Amino acid sequence: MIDYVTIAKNSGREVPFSDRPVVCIQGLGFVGSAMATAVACSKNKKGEPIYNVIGIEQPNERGHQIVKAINKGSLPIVTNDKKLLEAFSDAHKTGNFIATTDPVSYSLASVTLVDIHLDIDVSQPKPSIDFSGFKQAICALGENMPPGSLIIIETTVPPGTCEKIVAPILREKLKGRSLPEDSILLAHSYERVMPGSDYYDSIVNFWKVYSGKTTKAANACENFFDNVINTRDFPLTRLHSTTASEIAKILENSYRAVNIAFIEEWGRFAEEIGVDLFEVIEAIRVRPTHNNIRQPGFGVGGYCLTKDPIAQIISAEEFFGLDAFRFPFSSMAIEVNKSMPSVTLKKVQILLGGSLTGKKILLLGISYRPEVGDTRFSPSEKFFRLVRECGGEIVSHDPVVNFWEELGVKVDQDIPSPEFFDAVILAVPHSFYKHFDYKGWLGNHRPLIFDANNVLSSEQRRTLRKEGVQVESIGRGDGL
Ligand code: SAJ
Repeated sequence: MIDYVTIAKNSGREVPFSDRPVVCIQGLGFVGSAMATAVACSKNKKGEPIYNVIGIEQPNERGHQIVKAINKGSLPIVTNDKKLLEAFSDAHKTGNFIATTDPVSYSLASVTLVDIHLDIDVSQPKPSIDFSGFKQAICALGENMPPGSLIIIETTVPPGTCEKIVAPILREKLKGRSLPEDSILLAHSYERVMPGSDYYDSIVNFWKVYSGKTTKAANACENFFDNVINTRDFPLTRLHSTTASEIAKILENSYRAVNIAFIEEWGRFAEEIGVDLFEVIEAIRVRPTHNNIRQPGFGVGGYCLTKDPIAQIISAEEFFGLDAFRFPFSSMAIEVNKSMPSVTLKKVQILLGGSLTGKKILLLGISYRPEVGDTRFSPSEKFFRLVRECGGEIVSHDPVVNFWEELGVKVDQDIPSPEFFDAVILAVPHSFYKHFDYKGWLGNHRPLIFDANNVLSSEQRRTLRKEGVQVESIGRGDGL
């Protein structure tokens, strides 16, 4: 009979015996690693850990690297969130958070959180999803998890996935084990994890939405999160179906993507007619009913907003046979957001005399958002490739990212001298760039400084102009 200590030992970890209930986390990426840490750090009224946590990754090179890192006591994600780092180190010291690639661990699980990725292929005019990896993962749960245990799907999935894909797989696997349907409980509760300076708080001190396929599943899900999240200050919200909960996630991110895309045309207009749109937006945000108006930027990256807003198109057609629902607003928002890096490119091209051929560009910032080492779908990648296509040379820097996965290149951690550059693009509002001494760094070199993401303060722009530096910005008319 396998147990927690044996699984740890098989993964090279010596941990003390304890008979705490086991929670498995399927997938140890940006979400899964942080969720696993939060679950491992949840305490009972006596201040003792409630769960033993087993993080499970795929048995491939990346999975083995993640498992090794966690069992050696290092978080496999880049973060400067002290709360998350401390929580992880506490869990490692306690010995109630281990990682493995062995799916037999699911046989110990009282609860399994599913935090694996589900990619949407947006490269074709018709978006599509390959569910095979996701289905395989669910099969492993149906084959191994004990009766009475609970699965909580946190992965962002097209509305209807729990009902149309997960539940039928579980039903079939349980039948194969001569167990009745619903003897493994199924719930959905999408993640609202936000990597960055409030990473850990975005889990333990933040609201969560959930639902269960059955009332029993919903109750079990509620009891679990009551142990893990500060639900006294951040109450849970139960919806009537897993499809409603799946819609909530997709709608949240579609709303945000459309909200960002909406502002794009206003950014162009303001630039043309000599207005600083950021001061306009600040004035509008004063109104509580309008304080979430977004601002123009370098582009929309990340794993969420670049794909979530089209997931409902897939489910409308594939799950509900409704091909009339094309969701034009959300689809157009994705296209507008994708086009933003070329707006910066065109502006810089004009400012450098109409052509980038032979020009040298320094790109400051390659992650998709500040203080996060995540380059997935980063606008900087698109910009980098466009500069090269236009015959320019480009060098990149980022204080948080030291290897650019998508391009397979190391990223210099020291900012290069400005000496040979025609333009410097401020692409990501990392705090390092917001507080950087540009005047000292530039010396007597005068490349164009193009602020593509509201990185510089008006004071910094004023100081640089006084030194004879040309500073222009996305969202601001010339010289503003
Ligand atoms: N961006 C703009 N203008 C804006 C805001 C963002 O151009 O006004 C760009 C950013 O530069 C970035 C991209 O959009 O490239 C996405 O930024 P984001 O702040 O929306 O961050 P995400 O993509 O990580 O979104 C996540 C979402 N959280 C989850 O899915 C759990 C989203 O729901 C949150 O609202 C967002 O974090 C957040 O507020 O941090």
